[in-house]
Amino acid sequence: MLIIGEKINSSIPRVKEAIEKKDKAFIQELALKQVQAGADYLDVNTALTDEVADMEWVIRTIKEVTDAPICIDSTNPQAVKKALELTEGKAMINSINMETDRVKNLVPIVVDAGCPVIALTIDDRGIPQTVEQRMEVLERMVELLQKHNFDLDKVYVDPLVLPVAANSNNAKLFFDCLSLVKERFNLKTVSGLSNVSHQLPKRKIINRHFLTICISCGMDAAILDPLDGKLMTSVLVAELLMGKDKFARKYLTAFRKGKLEE
Ligand code: THG
Repeated sequence: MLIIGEKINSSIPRVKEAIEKKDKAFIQELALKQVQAGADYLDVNTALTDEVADMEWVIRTIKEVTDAPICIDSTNPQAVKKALELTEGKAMINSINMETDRVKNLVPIVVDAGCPVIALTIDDRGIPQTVEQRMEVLERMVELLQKHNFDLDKVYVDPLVLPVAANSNNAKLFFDCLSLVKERFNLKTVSGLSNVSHQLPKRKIINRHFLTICISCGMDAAILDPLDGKLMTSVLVAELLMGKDKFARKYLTAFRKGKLEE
């Protein structure tokens, strides 16, 4: 599974502060630690600071210490353009959706860049309540991307999980979406983990088990905290049990390195 390290995000107070103070060492350490822990992409979100200028500063800062690809977590076309320039296309865009404004301003940038992209099942009406409505939004997204000859192998669909505290069916609905995206569209899928446990105690337990079930539904990528050893252990175990770790090689390597956390 593709691991997108979530930690360079301005919604985390300590990270926001580091971005505002231009604390290079802090950002660089966060980048390196995530890469060492197994992140394939580093998510960068500067939405809560001076978004365009700080996207540039953060990416330049990361590039001084690692050439890990960046997951551009922004819906601001200027920030996305700048980030694509700096990463020379070695990036993923997080995200596009079917809102009129995004289709108009962001989809052309994505098509032009031809890089991997996360597609959310949202349109002007918001996040649909049912699985079928989310598939309907996705169908229109696929038609749009096909019209632009976009390589659908580069699309990661995020069907957007909502908190189980708000509706006990929300996680189940999400799992059904993951399975159907594969079955009907044969597209890759991705998710963040934190929304599902919103407003419940001991969120990490819920997030970790949520991730396991997502992997059993064939999820291809996750936006998560790779510095959470128990969570990374769950990734290894779930992939082992799903037949995605031949001869248990990855599991045993992690064991030998002392990385498995019970
Ligand atoms: N889908 C897509 N993009 C997303 C999300 C998604 N981007 C933002 C978010 N959700 C994923 N990113 C984060 C980043 C930080 C935290 C949660 C989600 C966070 N981190 C704390 C920290 O690192 O200090 C706590 C970590 C923890 O307790 O495990 O809260 O769903 N496409």
